[in-house]
Amino acid sequence: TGHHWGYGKEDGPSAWHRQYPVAKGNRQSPIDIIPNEARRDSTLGPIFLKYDQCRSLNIANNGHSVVVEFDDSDDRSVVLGGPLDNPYRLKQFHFHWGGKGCEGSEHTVAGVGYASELHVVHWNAVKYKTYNDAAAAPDGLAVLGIFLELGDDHRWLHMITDALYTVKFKGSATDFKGFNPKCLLPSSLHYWTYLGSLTTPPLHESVTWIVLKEPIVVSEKQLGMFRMLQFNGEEEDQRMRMENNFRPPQNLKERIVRSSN
Ligand code: B30
Ligand code: ZN
Repeated sequence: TGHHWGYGKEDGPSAWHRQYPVAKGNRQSPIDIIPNEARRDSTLGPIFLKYDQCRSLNIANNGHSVVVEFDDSDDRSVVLGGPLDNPYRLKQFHFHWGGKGCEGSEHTVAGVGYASELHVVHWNAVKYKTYNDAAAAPDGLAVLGIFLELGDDHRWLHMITDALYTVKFKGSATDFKGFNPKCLLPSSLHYWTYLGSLTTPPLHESVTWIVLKEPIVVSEKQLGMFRMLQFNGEEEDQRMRMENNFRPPQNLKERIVRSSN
């Protein structure tokens, strides 16, 4: 598809600003979260995930990540509460991960990364007509960030990893019905929140970030299965393993990170 950004030497995060000048903007993501500098805000209520009626549609390789998409034609599944003024509709979730080793998350905590990060993307269908309109508006998206750390097998992640062989190449997609992302969440929904951006081009400054403090645990074997995906399409001769698809932390600038507890 039309864009030519990526995660390589030539087309990676340090080059994105040439085509997307907002890369150097005032509310870019991800950031390094320094817990001691986050402002505890007692007015921040808990977040609620109403995913019981969610309807997953398919799983796809978009050439940057593996994405599970949902029916977002009504308010059947939403996130609400916390910093949000109204419910935001579930649209998709996807992952960012590293190569060998334990970096791979986009957000970091006191300078330390996790092996991977899950992003659950929601949009403001109360204020905007389409996802694309919302994705370009300052209060258009709410993304829930969840850290993945290495340890034992995750009980439900196999539902995703079992499907990866069907979406090995960019542009491939397959049916993926009946998956509720609630099974991928940690037990505590305590969070940090701040105003930021998409972490990939077009890097729109449209995201209310809600980053959960508690990571989920996945095994090295499970994460390794994500690295069997490829950035390239099936017909391309250059084979590029999909790994290190994360943007490093950006400047906090004038922003404050708030803490739910
Ligand atoms: S993230 O959660 O900040 N990593 C988008 C949503 C969430 C994040 C990053 C990007 C997004 O909606 N991007 C625009 C949609 N993409 C669609 C695509 O599938 O493939 C278009 C695009 O980039 O310009 Cu390639
Ligand atoms: Zn993401």
